[in-house]
Amino acid sequence: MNCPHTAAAPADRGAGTVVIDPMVQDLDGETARLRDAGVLARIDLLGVPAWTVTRHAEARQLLLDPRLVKDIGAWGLWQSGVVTRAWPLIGMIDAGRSMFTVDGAEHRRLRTKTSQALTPRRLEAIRPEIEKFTQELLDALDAAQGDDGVVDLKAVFAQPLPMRVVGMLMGVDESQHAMLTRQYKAFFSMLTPQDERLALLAELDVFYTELVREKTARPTDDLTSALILAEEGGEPLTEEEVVGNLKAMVAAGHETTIGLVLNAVRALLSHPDQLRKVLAGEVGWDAVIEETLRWDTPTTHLLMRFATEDITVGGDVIHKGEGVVVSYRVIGRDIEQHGPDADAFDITRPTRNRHMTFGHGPHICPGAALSRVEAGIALPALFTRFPGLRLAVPDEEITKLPVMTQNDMTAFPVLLG
Ligand code: STR
Repeated sequence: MNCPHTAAAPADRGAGTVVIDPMVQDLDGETARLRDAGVLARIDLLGVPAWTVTRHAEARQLLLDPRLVKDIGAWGLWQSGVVTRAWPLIGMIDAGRSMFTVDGAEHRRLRTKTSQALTPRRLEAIRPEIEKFTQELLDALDAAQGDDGVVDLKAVFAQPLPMRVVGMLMGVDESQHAMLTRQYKAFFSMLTPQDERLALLAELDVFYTELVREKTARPTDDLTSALILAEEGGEPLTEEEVVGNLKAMVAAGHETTIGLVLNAVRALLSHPDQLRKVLAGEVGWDAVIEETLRWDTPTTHLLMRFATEDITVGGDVIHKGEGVVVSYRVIGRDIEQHGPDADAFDITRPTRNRHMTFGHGPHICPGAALSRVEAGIALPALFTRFPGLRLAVPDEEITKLPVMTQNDMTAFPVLLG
């Protein structure tokens, strides 16, 4: 049997292993290197080898393949003890039982209520609240300007907005939002020592478990309460499953939408001709949102799935037990899918809706519609209130956080006009 971590890269590929740099600043460089490394690229994640899929068509194929599973127990490097909880990325995979980590019929059981709660139709009901949060945070932006007029659009606007929205949905009190923001920042940062990361994950588990117990005793009209209650004639989720879903929702709901909003603002400010078209009503905000999702994906790399059998893709074989990452930012730049100018930001591009940024198949992002509603409210509101919005520093000075899987910046200093 093939031992996964000693299996050599196929001899005829030659491209070698791409080492994913936890401190990466040049994300476009990383994206281009991975695209050049082939349909399936060998990557190194802090010493741990894995495959990543870099093309739209093959990612689609793999994401529909039931032989690829989320269960960490299927990972050869985990079975053999090479990968342990000491690995800094383990929290991205070994995240407890939830819709994020389970497949098949059990996955449907864990996910149904959440996806039903987040349909475009159901979301119409919370639109007024999202609009209200947005207006409040725009006031906060105005008030937060320093003497030099500079304000951090991330800290004051793009970060709190999704946290408030997901907090309202899941029933997490506003008094906890600052704590959660701080904990997730430390969780995702590669500068956080691993013992601290494990400690904060344990603290979060305690926090979420208490919340679930409280909602069990006194159910309200939020999604957490709905997850606790049994479906008519069905089996209720266990406490562990509700906790797992709750933490997946809060982590995903808050981290990714920050990236969507900020990356869209950044793309527009660095493409003023396109911003003009949007402000003149010639191109819709939906086009901005979809093209941003394609061109500068909030999730850079999605960890991880494991092969339960050998799987052949694009001439390579993923052996049983090997891990597969999906590199969404590279997939968005696929020339086969988006044409030779795939690296250009173009809100009028015909393929702008044909991206795979929310994934594909059974695990496709259940929050996709929610993030589109949030960005669809936040972006026009921001530019309507502050039509002269501009970056306070040259674009090259915007720094990326030391985070391997998310496309997130340290701060986004702007002048409101
Ligand atoms: C963070 C830690 C945790 O407690 C639970 C989860 C499960 C959902 C994960 C989340 C993680 C990390 C960010 C993810 C999210 C699902 C969507 C989001 C991967 C591991 C994306 O970036 C797409």
